[in-house]
Amino acid sequence: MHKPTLLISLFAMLTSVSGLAGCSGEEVAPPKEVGPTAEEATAFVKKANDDLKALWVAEAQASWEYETDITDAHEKVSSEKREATMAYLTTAIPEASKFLAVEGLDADTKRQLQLLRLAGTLPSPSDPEARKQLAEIATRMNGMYGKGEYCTGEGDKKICRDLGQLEEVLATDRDAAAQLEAWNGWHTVSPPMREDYAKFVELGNQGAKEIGFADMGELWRSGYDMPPAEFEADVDRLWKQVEPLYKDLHCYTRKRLNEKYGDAVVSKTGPIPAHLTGNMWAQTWEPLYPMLEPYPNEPDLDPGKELHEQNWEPKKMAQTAEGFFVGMGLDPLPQTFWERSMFVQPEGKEVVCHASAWDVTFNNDLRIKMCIKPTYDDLVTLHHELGHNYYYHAYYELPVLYQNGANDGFHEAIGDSIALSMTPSYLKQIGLVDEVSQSNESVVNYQMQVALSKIAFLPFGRMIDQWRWDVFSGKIPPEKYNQGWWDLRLKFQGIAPESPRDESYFDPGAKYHIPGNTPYMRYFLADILQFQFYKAMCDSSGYTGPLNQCSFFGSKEAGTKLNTMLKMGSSKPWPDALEAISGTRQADASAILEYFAPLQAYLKEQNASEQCGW
Ligand code: X8Z
Ligand code: ZN
Repeated sequence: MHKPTLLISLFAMLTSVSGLAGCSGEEVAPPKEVGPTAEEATAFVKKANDDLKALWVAEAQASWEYETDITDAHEKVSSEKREATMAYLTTAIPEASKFLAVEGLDADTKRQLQLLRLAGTLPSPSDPEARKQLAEIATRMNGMYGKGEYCTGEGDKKICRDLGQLEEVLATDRDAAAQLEAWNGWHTVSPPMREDYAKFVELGNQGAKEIGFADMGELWRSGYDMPPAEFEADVDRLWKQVEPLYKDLHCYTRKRLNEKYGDAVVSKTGPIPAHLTGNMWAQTWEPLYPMLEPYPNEPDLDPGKELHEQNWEPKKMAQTAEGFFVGMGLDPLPQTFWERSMFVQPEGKEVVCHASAWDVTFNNDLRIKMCIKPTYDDLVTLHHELGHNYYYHAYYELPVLYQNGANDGFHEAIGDSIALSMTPSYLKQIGLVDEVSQSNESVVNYQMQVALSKIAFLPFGRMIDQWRWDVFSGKIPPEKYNQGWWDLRLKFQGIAPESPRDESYFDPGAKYHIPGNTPYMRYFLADILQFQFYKAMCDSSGYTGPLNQCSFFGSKEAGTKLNTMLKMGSSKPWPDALEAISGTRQADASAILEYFAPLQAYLKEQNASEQCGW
């Protein structure tokens, strides 16, 4: 097992150098405190970068092994590597905090010390037993999710379905009973995580307190170059900007669902049932498109059908996504990407299928791990994942403490901002739609498709970490985990379960990022930021038409703009990075609202006689 190099405390050596004692009875000046110097701080940062690189590489290698082959042996190694990083940070973070008090630090040293304080999303207690337990729980929950399946029947008739198969039912079968069964089935996977999760929160909070944060939520909210309270206010500001558009879409969707399923299944005025949106978490609603299509007589816009019929191979899908980046003048992916990635669900192994992008050695060892199917959704996800890879590629020569997005929302937004350029005209170019019309009706149809992904997602992206922040702060105690979850689902999404879900369930655990401990507000931010990036790249490509029809495919100017920002990594506060690409310093929803203006007008017209809201 990799052993972390322990930091030798410079403070132990440097504190209190006493003055020479006089011998003639005269007053002796009290010993003068001599703290560490700015040079020592810089040396500390350099060493921390080296140490962390070794630890993170070992951790990433072990978790790659584990997530692509879930076995007890891999779980053990993965957990040990995680623990080693935790142990290191337990000592390094307090040291970083002390160095931050030194006067005369240069800007880079100061920023890296600040970033070190925030490194990692799971702070651990310094007690070795507690730390080991926390690492084990974290690793185990990830595996429980990855291995999750729902079985029915007995003996020879036993059939088990994994998440991918259950998702397929929701996406393709519009029969309400079949959808409910798939939804209920997947939600049997998470109750066994409940106890682990409560312990995980307790130990993680203990770790957060030890490094000077009120709880884990405060640590997470501190990663945005502003005080945590200001970040909360900013999130609220953004949510208020987009909430009316979400409500318009909710209202329209509910009406159509009510027409299809009747009052007994979908009320005309209440929340939308959680199992009917075509997605396990009701986070995006694309499968409802045929039911919601505004103008059915316009040319068919279904790239998924073509992908399926032309039987696109996973590699071809990945190459197509790469082609977009290369067309903008960015580098091709390294050969090792094609050799080391996991593109399909392997036979005879359990894996974590949830898509992810990696730089295993923090040195351009780019990979993705995904169970690719020939669907449009997966083609978009491939752009998303490659967005991460291109970020990694742009900054891999920076110190590891800077090998990050300007903030985590930036990282999530890159690939999506590229995928927004997959307009009907672009899809025609790559052979995924036959015929393109520029009519207003067609534009609204296309907007509806995009909205079912981007607008439907907003309240979901907003609520997940509201739940976790409240759990971490104790506002939602363990005995109210499920109630707290559904209260927020109702408040933000206007979604409710088909029947009451008491505390024998643990529905948050049925969403990857909860057992995987991935902070989620990043996706909410990304949903908004990606339109800012997209607009900026459209502008640099010289495009002047309506925002929603812009594709900057092939624009080297847009590529250069993007890469300028990517190369900065997290070396500067995020407003600097935003300015580098867009000329503005504020996260703002006006680009997403501008983009969807035609659809919003259509929705308002359609909802005129409805009683919207829930
Ligand atoms: O988890 C992801 C990516 C990997 S970072 C596939 N996403 C969120 C989700 O699936 O819930 C992308 C959109 C939101
Ligand atoms: Zn992502």
